Order: sequence, then structure tokens, then C-alpha cells
Amino acid sequence: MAKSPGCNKCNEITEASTRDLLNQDLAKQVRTAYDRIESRGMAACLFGSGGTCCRNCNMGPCQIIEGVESMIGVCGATADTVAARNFARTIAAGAAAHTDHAREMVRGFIATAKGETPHEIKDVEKLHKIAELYEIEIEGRDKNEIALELGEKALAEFGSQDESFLTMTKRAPQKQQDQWKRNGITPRGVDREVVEMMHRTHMGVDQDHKNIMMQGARCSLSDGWGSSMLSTELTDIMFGTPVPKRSIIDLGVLREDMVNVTVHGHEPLLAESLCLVAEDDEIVALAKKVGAKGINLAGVCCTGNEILMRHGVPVAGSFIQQEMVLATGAVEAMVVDVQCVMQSLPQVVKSMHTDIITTNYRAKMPDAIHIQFEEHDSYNSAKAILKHAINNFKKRGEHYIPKDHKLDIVVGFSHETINYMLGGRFRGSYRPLNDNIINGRIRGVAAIVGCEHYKLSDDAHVTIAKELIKNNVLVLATGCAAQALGRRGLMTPEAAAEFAGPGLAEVCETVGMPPVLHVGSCVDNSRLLIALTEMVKEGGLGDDITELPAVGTAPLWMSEKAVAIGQYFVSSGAHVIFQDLPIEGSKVFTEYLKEGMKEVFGAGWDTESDPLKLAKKMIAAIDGKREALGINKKQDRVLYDMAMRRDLESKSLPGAGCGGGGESH
Ligand code: NFS
Repeated sequence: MAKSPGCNKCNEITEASTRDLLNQDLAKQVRTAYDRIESRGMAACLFGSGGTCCRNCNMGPCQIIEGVESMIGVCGATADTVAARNFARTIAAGAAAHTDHAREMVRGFIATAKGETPHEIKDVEKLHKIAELYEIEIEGRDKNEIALELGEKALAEFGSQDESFLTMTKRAPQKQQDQWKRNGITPRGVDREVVEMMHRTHMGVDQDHKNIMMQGARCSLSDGWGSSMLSTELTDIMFGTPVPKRSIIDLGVLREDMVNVTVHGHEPLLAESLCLVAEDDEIVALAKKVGAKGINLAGVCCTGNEILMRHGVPVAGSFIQQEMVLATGAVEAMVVDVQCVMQSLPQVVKSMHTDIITTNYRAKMPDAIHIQFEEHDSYNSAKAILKHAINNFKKRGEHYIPKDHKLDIVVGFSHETINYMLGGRFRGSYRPLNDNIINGRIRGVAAIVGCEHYKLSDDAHVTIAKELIKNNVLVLATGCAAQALGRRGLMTPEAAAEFAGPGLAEVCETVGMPPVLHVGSCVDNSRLLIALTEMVKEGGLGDDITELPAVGTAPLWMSEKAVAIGQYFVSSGAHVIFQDLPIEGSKVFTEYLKEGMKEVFGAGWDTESDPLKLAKKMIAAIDGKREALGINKKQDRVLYDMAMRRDLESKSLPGAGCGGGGESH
């Protein structure tokens, strides 16, 4: 199944900018993941790939073969138990990563409310909405006072011991909440859920794969409807809820005439400070002094998504391109915080002028410079980082910027944007989206999320997305998947006419939106939970997430976070298909994830290694829901008449087609 990119270096790399770069002399001298995967010289361990290697105690490691009595664990653990334990631990690790990120954002939010950061509470409307949810008095109170109370309540929830304290779960459709209650998985504070998950998968505790996965589900819910949702909402309140913006993407966004600073990682506190400081008179003057026109900030991975969505800052590369960004030789500094940062980065730049700057005490790297980012002194921390980069500008030596590789994209599709985009600027509503699904112009909704990796062909995202939109499925994308789709030209309104089926194209053209909507970073998958909930609440598509013609995939998942995300979608009633999962070593466990979970959650996991077949499976899942809802009948496609068109156009995107600006609505 695994297909090596075989990059000698580029035979099977379909990403044009990556191919271009790897063909340059400078990049040929650099060792990248493509070389490492090629030179590993041994196939991946079957037990590891199948999820049946157990090293949770020191009697092993035990490699389990299902059905072979002599090949169970020394303790007697069977393949299904071990596969479930490993899968559940993956969920716990992913949830922990989202949570540690979320906690930092809440701490930054509190510091901002106290006036201790250079930031301010930007989206007061959302502040009031979320404060009401938390039963916080808003009448006659200052925004910072409300924000402080909200931040403190939110911070306390991470450690809440009681299921009644996870406030965001109250937003879920009633039927989902009932299902969680029935199954005893209404989430408590995520700290408790992760700890309990680790305990239950310790040697000699939970030995029933179904029971283990009930805690896996609970743990994932405390992430999706807990930490991730808190992070998204509080980050929006602090830095602004995304609205449509134009930007550019791919390696060609690096600039010849500016100090290139790339920001890589996840927590946008640092990146937001860099955005502010990059415009500071002192910094601009320093940049000019060394002969540069200024600072060119560009994003990598999910930090890239955060500042892209809110400020339209260009994206230089996604996870799979982090080494490529550096191999241009044109980056003065890559500033990193936490998650998805490859240890190889300092080696890539060993003979270049580039500094890799770590900024977080939780994530240090050998051969990198460490400048601790202090949220209480973030302006000065950001200044110190940028001064380092400026000092490097004159040292830039041999380099190559693939200038032809940069594409326009329209981004910023928060749940609020989708709401007013189709429903109208003055009265947000999902009614038109639901109506267009019911009348068949839009067949359903698909989420393409998650990472990229080097095992399977890098065109999976685009193959899947093109098949979906061709069949009138509206695609919502997050994470590095979203960046991959942007690089292939699917995030412009014009892409609708070129790639979408007639129904979807008509809706997109009328409103002026792309057929693939960029919804944000990976923590912003929580926006999708809210979008699904709104579709349920709007009516006409059943009264539960399980009934919606909606499906998700993270085809090229790499990080444990993606499995946590997949599980919180399944636990919330949405069907999820990956290209591969480390479960196949146990037929019993695989069967449970794929079929058994449907009985518990009304949705399950599936796998399909071929991207086109995966897309077809997604469409079949959507069609199945349409049939159950009785909306599958072939209807004569009603074209928008002039009056309907005028009505929708009067509600069209104010920002699509604008050049950024961050206006709120
Ligand atoms: Ni998501 Fe971000 Fe990318 Fe995967 Fe890593 S950046 S939070 S985990 S690789 S999508």
C-alpha cells in the first residue's frame, strides 16, 4: 500500500513548487525527508503498522498475531485489546496537544483582558455570545472585565471533574448530548479524560476493546467540544473572527527584497505579536538599514493558517514543505513554537545563513537558537526575534525562490462567515445551505482535514477534492490539507466554474465563493462541529448530526491530533474515512471501529487507500444519508431565476474579492 515518493528526488512528487525546488543545485545538497524515507532501507514494522505491538510494560515488547495462541501478550493481552489501547493512546496524545495549545491561548486571553499583552479584545459580539453561554453577566460591563471572567471560567474547565462543567458541550444538538449521556461519555475536563485514558491503557487495567474505546470517545469529545472549541472561540475574540480575505500561497511568496521570516508551529500568540512588530517603525528602519524593504512574514503549517485566516498573511508552505521553505536558502529565520516541527530543520540550514529560533520552553531543539517568548512581554520578545532575522539578511548567500509558484486564494470561512454568506449580512442563517442541499444543487458537505506525509502520493487531497466538487459536494478544509488544496488552485471563486459540478458551481458563482472553503487550522475543526450543529438546528435535514449528508476525511494524516479529531467527529455522529489506520492487525478491533461504532454513535470509521475510491466512498455515504432523508429523488434542477439571484447576490460575500483588510461584520 505504501508508495514511496521515490524522489530521485522527484519521480512521484506532484507538487510543482517542491519539484522545482528539489531540482535546484542548492536543494540537492540538502538532505530532506524524501531522502530519509528512501534510505531507511527497511519496511515499516508490520506489528507497528497494524497496531498490535505492545510496549506498555517491560515484559515485552509483545508482538501480537490475532488468532495465534502462542502470539498473544505475555500478560495474555489479545490483538483487539492491544490495538484498542494503542489507538486510544493516540487519541489521548492528540487531545493533549490540542489542550496544551488551548490552555496557552486561554492564558494569553486572560493576560490580554488584564492589559498585560499588546493585544486587545477585538470581537466584542462574539465575546458577548460566548459569555452568555457561560452565564456571565454582560449588561453594563466593560469588555475586559467580561473577558477576564470568561477566561478564568474557561481555564478552570480543563481540570473540571464533573461532566456538567464543560460548557461548550451545551451547544451540541440535543440528540448528540442524549447519546453521550446514554453511553456514559459526556466529557469532563480534558485533563481528567486524558489521565483516565492513560491509566486505563496501562498494563492490567481496561482489557475490553469496546470499553477502552468508550473512554477514547469521551477523551476525544473533551478535546473537540472542549479544548479545541475553547481555543478557536477565545482566539477569535482576541484576534478577530476570520472574514473572507485574499492572500497568496506556496514557496514563491518568499521575497528577494525583504527579510523573510517564516513562522511555524501552532499557537498564534507569538505569530500575532510578530505581525504587530513587523510593522514597528524601529524594526522597519532596521530592515531598511541592511538594504531590505521590510519584513516579509510568511506562515508554515497551522500557525500559517491562523494568521492567514485573520490577517491574510501569505503561506510559504505546509507540513510537507517545511524543509523546502528552508532549502530555498532565502529565509533569514524560521521561528517555531510547538507541534509538527521536524527535528531535521537545523540540519537543513547547517550551511546556510538561516537561524532556526525556538521560542517555547516546552519545545527546544539541538542546534537551534532559543529566544523565550514571554506573553507578558511579547512585543519585546517579538522584537528580539526579528532583530536576529534582520542581522542575517546581509549574509544571505546562494538561494533560489521558486517565484512562479504562488497562487491566489480566498480564505477566512469561519462558521460565522458561512452563516451570513449564504444567509445574508443582516440575518445570518444556514437556511439557504440547507435548502440547496434539499433541492440537490449541493449534494452534501465534506470536510477534508489533517496533515500530509511522505508515505502515500501527495496528490490525495486534490484528487479527493476535485472528485467531490465535481459531484456537487461542498468541501470545507482545515489544516495542512487546506493549504494543499489552496496550492492547487481550488480556493478561488473562479475554481467553481472550472472544477465544480453545475449545481455547486451555480451556488458558488452566485455568492462569489470558492467550491473549497478554508475554515482554519486544526483546532478550528471545532468550527465544523458548530457548522454541523447549525445545519441540524436549521431544520429539514433530520434532527441529529448522524442524519446530515456530511462526511469527513484526513487522508494523509500524520499527527496523533488527526486521530483525536477523527474520533470526535465519529463520537459526534459524523462518518470519517482515512487512507490508512494502524488497526488492521486486529480484525475484531477493525470491525468494531468500522461497524460496531455505528451502533453506538450512529457513525463509524472507514479506510480506503486509493484517493479516488475514497472520494467515491464519501459520495456514497452522502447519498446514503440523502436517501434516508428522502431527498435523493432526481429533481429537475431549478435554475436560479433573476429574482432569486438578486436576492442571493444582495447577500454575497463582502470580502471575497477584497484585498484583505480584516473588516468585521
Ligand atoms: Ni494539524 Fe497543524 Fe499540519 Fe497535521 Fe501538523 S500543522 S494542527 S497536525 S501537519 S494539519
